[in-house]
Amino acid sequence: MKTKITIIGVIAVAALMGIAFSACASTGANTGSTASGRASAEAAQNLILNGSFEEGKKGWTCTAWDDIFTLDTTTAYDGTTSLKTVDCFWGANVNQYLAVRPNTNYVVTFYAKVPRNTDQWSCLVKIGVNNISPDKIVDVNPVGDEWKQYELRFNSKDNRRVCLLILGNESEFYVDDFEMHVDK
Ligand SMILES: [Ca+2]
Repeated sequence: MKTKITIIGVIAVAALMGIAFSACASTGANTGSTASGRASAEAAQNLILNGSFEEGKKGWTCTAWDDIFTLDTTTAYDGTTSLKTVDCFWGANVNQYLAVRPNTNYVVTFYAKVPRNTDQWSCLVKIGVNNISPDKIVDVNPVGDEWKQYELRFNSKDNRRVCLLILGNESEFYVDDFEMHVDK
């Protein structure tokens, strides 16, 4: 029985990835910041627009604002606002397109807090490019009241644009302070 549940879980996650990426691919014309400029300036610049949600929804596209995803001011790692997600369904996500230079290493960092988790995963943050790549996914699950930092590294390969996605499960979590930099 446990094996069956695990297999179903894997299928569910795989299905979610596909749906979520499709949603991301079909949305937004946000081309993000320019990928040109000196490497040192690039490394210092946070390539994610409004990564701390202090400017509300600016820069972010969402499939279910005010239903599943809300801006929350009761808790935040940085500033006064974070993104709260409650009982996300398949395909729902918050995303942002980001301009990148091809064949460049990037690092994404963010903070998350999970008051209510699931047996498997509660929050996923991933980079969508052309394929679903498990090594570009951060699985956030430990339940607790503390904000914890997570990190995701990827190479842009031949892409000039990638999509950062925030996905949830039947859980409750907060995320805040997203940053993306060229990875030295
Ligand atoms: Ca914030």
